[in-house]
Amino acid sequence: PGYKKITVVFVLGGPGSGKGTQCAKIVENFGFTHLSAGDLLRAEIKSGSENGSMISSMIKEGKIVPSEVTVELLQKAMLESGNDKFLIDGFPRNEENRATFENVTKIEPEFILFFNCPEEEMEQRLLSRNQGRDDDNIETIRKRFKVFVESSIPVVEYYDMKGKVRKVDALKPIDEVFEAVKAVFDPFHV
Ligand code: UP5
Ligand code: MG
Repeated sequence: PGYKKITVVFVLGGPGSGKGTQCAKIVENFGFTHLSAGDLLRAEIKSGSENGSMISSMIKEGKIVPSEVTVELLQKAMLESGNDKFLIDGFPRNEENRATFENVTKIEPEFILFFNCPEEEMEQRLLSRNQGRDDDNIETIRKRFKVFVESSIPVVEYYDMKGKVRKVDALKPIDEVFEAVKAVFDPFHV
């Protein structure tokens, strides 16, 4: 009693599908807090934490960081935000991520927003992003695509079986993608 319900939406899609771009627009319109698991891991590297060098080498290889590290960062960020509505971007990336988050937080996602985009388009976007990310080189990009197909798509399929996936065509221009996203979030208008 007295606990406010926490709303979590997992935002998934391949590397460069536009998760971060669309999350920024959702935040402006629907009052969610945006938590990018990748951004939290990159901040952890910068902070000089004990785990920093391990995280850094995993990101350079496109590998998935151990769940307990990521889940702890997400939990901490959720608590610190003071909000009760979260977009969790780029997580869970494999079955172990999903199970660990559920077991530790006891939170079931409201739905999964999934950005569907062809690899050729994602590759072009990542190669022209120029934000100095260590993983935006063609070698690492190919590894990220492989991990996405082998480990992350099964998570999307798991939630699809539960009727929780809202799939959006991410190949369109940013504003057109957002029109489709808005339709998914309309029940959450504040
Ligand atoms: N762009 C965006 N939308 C566009 C559109 N509709 N049309 C044309 N251009 C568009 O967009 C990418 C680029 O495309 C930008 O230049 C943008 O302007 C343009 P962005 O919104 O950044 O796409 P996003 O899907 O967020 O791409 P990102 O590279 O962040 O996705 P990843 O999933 O690869 O990266 P993330 O940061 O989530 O993870 C990085 C690594 O961290 C992982 O590979 C893994 O090693 C590690 N990680 C974990 O281990 N565990 C986790 O839980 C999370 C990450
Ligand atoms: Mg991103």
